[in-house]
Amino acid sequence: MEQYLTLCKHIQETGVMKGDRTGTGTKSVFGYQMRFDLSKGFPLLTTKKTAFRLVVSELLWFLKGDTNVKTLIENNNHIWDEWAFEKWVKSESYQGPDMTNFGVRAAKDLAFKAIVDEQMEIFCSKILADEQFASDFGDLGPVYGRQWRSWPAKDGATIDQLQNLIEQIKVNPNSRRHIITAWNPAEVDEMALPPCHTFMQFYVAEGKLSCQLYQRSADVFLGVPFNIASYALLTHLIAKECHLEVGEFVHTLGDAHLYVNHMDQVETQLKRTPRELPTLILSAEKESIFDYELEDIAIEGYDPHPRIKAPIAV
Ligand code: THF
Repeated sequence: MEQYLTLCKHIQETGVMKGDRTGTGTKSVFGYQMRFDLSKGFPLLTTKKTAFRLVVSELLWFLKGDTNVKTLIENNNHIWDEWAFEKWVKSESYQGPDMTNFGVRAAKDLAFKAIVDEQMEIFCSKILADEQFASDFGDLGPVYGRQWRSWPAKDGATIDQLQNLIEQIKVNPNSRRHIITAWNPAEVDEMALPPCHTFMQFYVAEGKLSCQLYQRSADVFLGVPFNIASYALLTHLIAKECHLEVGEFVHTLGDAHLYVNHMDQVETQLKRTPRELPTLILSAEKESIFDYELEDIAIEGYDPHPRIKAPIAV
């Protein structure tokens, strides 16, 4: 995982200051690539504790074609709350204190952050308790799960890109068309957040399955450790179903940025020495990638440095 630290240093040293959609400010580079040999251990960051259970519940949510945060919240996964919350506070149904630009304001003002946290808690309880509310405000629009499993095609048909991909890997491993795209130009405007990990390609050679991801926008401190683990896990799951070994995960980044309010955290992390990578353990009974539940996926031998907290940009 030295490669991840090298990326952080590269952005610190050569990145340019750039404004962004969230109003937070970033230091950014354009175009970068990392390669992880998945046979040498599972690439979960060791220089900061990274919540693997959140990676797993998010990936299972994508795999099931789900786009509603209700399922995530039921699993105590709150990484997508802000984007559903934003929809609610902009709607007629919301009656609480003014939440305009809540993300940027909360990052600068602790008293306001407490108010946001309180409203966020109310939001999550309503999602869990009220089906109508969950269906009105929990849905993020046609995001990853929808595009991966039921991309809208002509005449009301849908395309299950993931199912097709797995079939093709099995019957035609040499194909150069093992592709899934989450970037659907016709639907980007309806998504709470257009996909950051936009396009993936798989590759089979010498009995090993590799995956390359093109990520258009990469929040290097908070998001990228999750993204690496998530795609490494997806590669393992597909490899297992297709009776292949794992090869490499190639991570290609577009706008790779460090938010200006993550710089101290990055410094802390750069002082730490990476440790041995953990091992992924998959339940032997599960064959199809679509049958996994949380308890079927675990890691062993994970001994990271402590967590480093940082605010998420919304
Ligand atoms: N938006 C931004 N600004 N960055 C992202 O990385 C990002 N994502 C997803 C959607 N929008 C994004 C959400 N992924 C965390 C991690 C991944 C996320 C969102 C949030 C996060 O806060 N992680 C904390 C732990 C959280 C917890 O324990 O509950 C951490 O310390 O790692 C990129 O796909």
